[in-house]
Amino acid sequence: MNDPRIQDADPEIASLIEKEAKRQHEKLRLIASENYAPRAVMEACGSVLNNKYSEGYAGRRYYEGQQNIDEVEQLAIERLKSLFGVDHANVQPYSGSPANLAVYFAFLKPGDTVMGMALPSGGHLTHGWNVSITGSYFNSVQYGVRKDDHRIDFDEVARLAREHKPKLLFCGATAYPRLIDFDKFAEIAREVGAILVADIAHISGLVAGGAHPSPVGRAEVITSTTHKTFCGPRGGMILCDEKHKAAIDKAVFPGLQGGPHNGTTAGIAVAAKRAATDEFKAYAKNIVENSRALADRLLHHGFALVTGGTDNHLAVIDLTNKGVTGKKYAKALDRAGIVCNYNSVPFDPRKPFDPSGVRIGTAAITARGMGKDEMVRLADWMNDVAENLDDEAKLASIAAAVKEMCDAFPAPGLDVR
Ligand code: DSN
Repeated sequence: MNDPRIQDADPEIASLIEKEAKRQHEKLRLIASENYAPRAVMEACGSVLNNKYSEGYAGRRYYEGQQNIDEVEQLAIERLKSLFGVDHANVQPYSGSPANLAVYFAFLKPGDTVMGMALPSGGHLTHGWNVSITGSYFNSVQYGVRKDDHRIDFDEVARLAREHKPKLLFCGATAYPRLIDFDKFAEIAREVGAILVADIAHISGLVAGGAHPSPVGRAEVITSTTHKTFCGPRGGMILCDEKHKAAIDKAVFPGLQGGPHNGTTAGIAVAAKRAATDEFKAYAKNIVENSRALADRLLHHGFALVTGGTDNHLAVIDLTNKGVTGKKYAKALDRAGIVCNYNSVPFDPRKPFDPSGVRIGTAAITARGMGKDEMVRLADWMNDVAENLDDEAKLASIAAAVKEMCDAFPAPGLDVR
């Protein structure tokens, strides 16, 4: 059968992929949940492993022909166990939300009580927010941050946990710029008999690289995506103590999913191998140093940052004092070649689709090899954009300067002609 390359089989899609590679090359990627998967990860994901069905687990599959897939999945599992120092790893969740949902299915019945951080405080939808299945099928209690400093309000966490006795207590966030104190969460979970679940989707690369404290030994269950600071494919993983292994595996398959995406599993294995290197440790440290450098320079320009700064890969800018909304600013930044997402700030009086802030992160720009000098230039451009929101010529001139800087720092995994 005729088997043409994509350029011939589907020139429209081929051209869009090419344009996307160019866009990813010539713009500064500040979306805190995005990164550039290295070439080896991309090759694993786009390999023949995509063609295989493998419902079940190694040695216990429902399809034959698993001679290679079992080894791929075992390698991914063993590498993650050794990297994070955990008893068990499940690498089959399709992404972070299914990983979290599998945890609910493993331990709760509909209507049971779960506690998590509220979305407007920086939590994730799947930590029990009301529009998510996790907030409508379960009795969800949400904690937040303090009004004065926007840090997690542990007095509130403890009070709510004592009052509602959740079966699961979620910690971890998507827009929280400070370290997560896993010890404090573990103490509260222990007191009320809850299972502590640490969702480290945003920080798993920092944890693996030693740039953020690890939840291992504190949280009995740890969930994560694999594509953010971890630099792997779009996927998910669940790490847990031996005593929860059977429940977690059963909840993922056959509880929630069918066949795992084997190309993704291989990509996770490749990323886990890379995350164990000294080079990756240096990368994780640089992400945080760049994040601090960027935050410091933004503060210098009078930007207000949620919590006043950052300890991790991200920062949330409250634009109220700049007289612009998050959406308008993010759109102007995009026209200037700087890509981020608009984001609610704690106690935001504005609606989520046009909130008061933007979220920025340094995982992707650090993967390009950028350092402190580039962070200063970036913050200066961000200030220029805030002062010239409707000046298209100015935005275009910043975009040209951004492109020039990007040309000097090629991104991993991109083929740009
Ligand atoms: N919502 C994603 C993020 O950007 O953080 C995570 O699911």
